[in-house]
Amino acid sequence: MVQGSAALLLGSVAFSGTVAAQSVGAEHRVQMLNKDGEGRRMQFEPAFLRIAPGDTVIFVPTDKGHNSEIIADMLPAGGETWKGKINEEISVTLIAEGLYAYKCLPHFGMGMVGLIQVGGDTSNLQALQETKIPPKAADRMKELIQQIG
Ligand SMILES: [Cu+2]
Repeated sequence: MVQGSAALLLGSVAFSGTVAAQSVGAEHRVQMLNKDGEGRRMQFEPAFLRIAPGDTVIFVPTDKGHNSEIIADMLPAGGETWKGKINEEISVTLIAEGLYAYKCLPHFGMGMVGLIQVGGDTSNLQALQETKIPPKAADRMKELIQQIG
């Protein structure tokens, strides 16, 4: 039942995407930084984004030694996953609504994490909160969760 409606939803998204090939979603840039505007070390900026389904997020290696990759089990069902290499600029287009948490692998333990809210569906919040991540990453994630709208 649930799977059937999800498949229908995915089908309609794919269909409208084909029809509206010219209407491209907005682009959002997230910098990977050794220090952010508030003086925090090893950060994504902005670390929280709310975007529309179909928008694209570009991770920019402004400072060296960082990457961006999804955190396992911290994305909506059917959501896009990604894993950038160190110093790699990558872009990801997110269609499935929900919450996507990501990390910088070398600085995960230092709390270098980010959160993207796609659309208004926050139903995977509890699953996200129940996923074990390092203490500093969990503290930072709690701050970002406060920004969910
Ligand atoms: Cu990093």
